[in-house]
Amino acid sequence: MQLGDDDPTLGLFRVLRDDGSADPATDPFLPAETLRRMHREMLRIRLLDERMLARQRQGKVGFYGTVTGQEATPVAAALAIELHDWVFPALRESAMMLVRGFPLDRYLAQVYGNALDVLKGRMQPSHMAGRQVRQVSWSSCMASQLPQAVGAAYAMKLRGSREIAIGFVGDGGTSEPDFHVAMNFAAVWRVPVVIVCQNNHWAISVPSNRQTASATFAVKAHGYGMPGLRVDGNDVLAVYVAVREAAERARSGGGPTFLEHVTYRIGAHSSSDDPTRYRAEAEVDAWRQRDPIVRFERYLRRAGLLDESGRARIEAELQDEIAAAIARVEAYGPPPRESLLEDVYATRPWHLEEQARALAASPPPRAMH
Ligand SMILES: Cc1ncc(C[n+]2csc(CCOP(=O)(O)OP(=O)(O)O)c2C)c(N)n1
Ligand SMILES: [Mg+2]
Repeated sequence: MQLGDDDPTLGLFRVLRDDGSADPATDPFLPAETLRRMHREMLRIRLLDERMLARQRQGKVGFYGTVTGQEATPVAAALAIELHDWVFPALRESAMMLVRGFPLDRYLAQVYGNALDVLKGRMQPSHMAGRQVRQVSWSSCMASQLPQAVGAAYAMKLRGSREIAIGFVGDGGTSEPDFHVAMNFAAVWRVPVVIVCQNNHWAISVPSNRQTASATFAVKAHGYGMPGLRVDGNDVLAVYVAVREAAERARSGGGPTFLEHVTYRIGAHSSSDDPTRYRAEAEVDAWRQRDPIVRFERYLRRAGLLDESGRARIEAELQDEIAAAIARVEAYGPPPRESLLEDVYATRPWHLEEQARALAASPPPRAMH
């Protein structure tokens, strides 16, 4: 990898230039099919987030967090690793599941927590997980997914498997003890893991400059003794190259890598947050100019892979796909009450049998909305 700075943890690794061209020194020269896929997947996440936030406002779902402005990381990271690798996401990487082939209906069912939800509505809404795509649920307890990622990767190493783990954390999450524990263990035991910090500049209302006194987040890699790289997180090709290289290092026995993806949370922290109370609109506008989808579209147009009518067609197809999936998922009601008592004991003990009988004899609950 060609880097502009002597210390890659202090620079900003980019592929896409402002004029829409790609730097030939860092360009991964991906096939047109992969480039189109990257664009489509980013746009799908953007449109899905808009729809689901509206559904939350309409009272149809309890909670939703958008990743608007940060779509490059989930898409490029998902494409840069292998399907047998394990994903331990933070708040904003759930959609990696979709890129890795998890069905949209089943994904949305976890937002609603309804009868189609494989988790039977037991998780906090929108804490998606998919066993078939090896993605664990993101954890509400910030950074707690990182020791899990490192532990899983340690097991992979002991087994001599070709799998690796990738774990994510926010800039705010780096202030948690679990972040430091995970980084230290990963480096000392040289486990096959990639740890990505999505520095989106805010941890709810706390700006990222209140999380660390280090020059960057990436520079922390040095302290633990692992390679680190500061990446333009709004440059989908740069993210792809960075994650790919880190994953290859992990897979070939080279140990962990720490990546800082510099990006920005354009939307609210979640459906429960109002960012106008703590940050200036001008700052958000400045980052809108660096929108990862718009930047990539500039590149695709220049490369002759996208035009106006093609863009409109893709958006229309995605809107149809999303609307149809929402309609199908909303046709399901809540999970059956009896499912409350399932999955804990192989043989149900007497007191739960008693409760199951009482439940069966009680009248059905009133509708919630
Ligand atoms: C251990 C812990 N402390 C506090 C919270 C409350 N909380 C939820 S999200 C959040 C901020 C997360 O910021 P960051 O890690 O930067 O991720 P981002 O939301 O920006 O993607 C906080 C403080 C929590 N979930 N877990
Ligand atoms: Mg953050």
